[in-house]
Amino acid sequence: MNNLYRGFGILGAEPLFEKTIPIGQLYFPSWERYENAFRGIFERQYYNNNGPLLSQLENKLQEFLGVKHAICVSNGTLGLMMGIDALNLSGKVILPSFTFIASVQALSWTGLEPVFCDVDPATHQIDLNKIDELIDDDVSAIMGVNLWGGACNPLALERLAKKHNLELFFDSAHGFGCQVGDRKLANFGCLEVFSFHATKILSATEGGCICTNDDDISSRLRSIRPSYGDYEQVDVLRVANARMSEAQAAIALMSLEDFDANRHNNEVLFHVYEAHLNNIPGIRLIKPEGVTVSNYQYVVCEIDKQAFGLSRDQLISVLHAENIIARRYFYPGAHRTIGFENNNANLPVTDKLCSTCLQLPIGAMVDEGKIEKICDLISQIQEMSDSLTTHLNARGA
Ligand code: T4K
Repeated sequence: MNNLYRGFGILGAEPLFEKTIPIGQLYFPSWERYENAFRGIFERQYYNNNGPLLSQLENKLQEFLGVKHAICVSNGTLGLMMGIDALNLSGKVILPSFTFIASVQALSWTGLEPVFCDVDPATHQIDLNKIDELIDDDVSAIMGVNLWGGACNPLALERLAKKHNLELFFDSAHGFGCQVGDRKLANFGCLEVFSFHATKILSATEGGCICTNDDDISSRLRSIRPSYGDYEQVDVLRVANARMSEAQAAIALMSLEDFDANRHNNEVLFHVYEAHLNNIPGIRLIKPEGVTVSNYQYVVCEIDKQAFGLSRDQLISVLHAENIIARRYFYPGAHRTIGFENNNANLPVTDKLCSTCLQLPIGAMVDEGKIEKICDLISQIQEMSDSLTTHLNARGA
């Protein structure tokens, strides 16, 4: 134990942190920069629909990602729904079972049936060896999900989809700025969708972006979004109001300017966690795999109750009492989505991860000192797990 034991919040001591520390990147530009950006919007009195800031953002994203089309939308979930609709899919779509519920809901909204594929226990990405057995005549596509600032081997998925004549697209909500070889995420499959939620490295407060190198898909997406700007209107089945406002675009532009600095800060912070958590029994930090560049936007750990002494949920209760709002992404698991609970019952790795995975804070809400304190606290919790278990059991936690 590095520091003297100070008592735990859950046992009545003062919390370690006065202010709550949430999970999420939550990088905010300075007030002066906001003021400047918003002054322009107010002067122009143009708030939405293909405004100048949106066009600027889309051009800059295309340049940054090296992709032909970047179509910004009001959030990642709508982006996925629109992307799937634009592909005119039918029947079933294979996707990893360890993902956020939005990946499954997007399929459900577009009338498609999810077929869940279990994930790799080491990387948490879709298990490529288990896809073949799920393919039948009703399967029309594979949705890859690039998790935790890593990648799900998109090159191998491209080969597999081609072999079986299936469409391939990606939920890259976690993957903005990540690179596989010399290719940035945004350029794999027929389209990729990013989330620009405030908890992500690129923030529009809420927002998202669909990227594609296919001109026809891009035209369909712009017609679905819809906007009435200077582009070719094509026939689509449905439209959705998923426009990104000028206010969102202004914030995303500042966030894009800050991307390199924020990514670097995340990387430094991630390595502080790595150095400290490595020595604690029963806790395994997941490193972003399959990428040459990661955005390091998540700190994901697995808790082995036997070795750590507390379960993942018990550890979360203890951390919450210290004002560290650790989360259990993903819980109860996308494969438990109502209506689809019976699609593939045998998903042992996902089931295990849903009860052992824990997210710790990284991004603007922490610095090296706070992370050292968090790791030191977790080490103390592990060392005192026996007495904490007695207390938690008495509380029924
Ligand atoms: N695919 C995948 C694989 C995803 O993970 C996601 C979303 C999507 C698709 C869909 O993308 P979006 O439609 O969201 O663009 C969060 C995020 O809302 C969500 O973006 C993310 N993934 C998911 C894994 O986590 P919540 O409900 O946990 O977030 P929320 O709003 O509770 O925020 C987290 C913490 O941050 C809370 O303690 C509150 C705090 N917070 C949040 C915001 C926005 C702040 O302190 N300030 C803030 O401004 O879902």
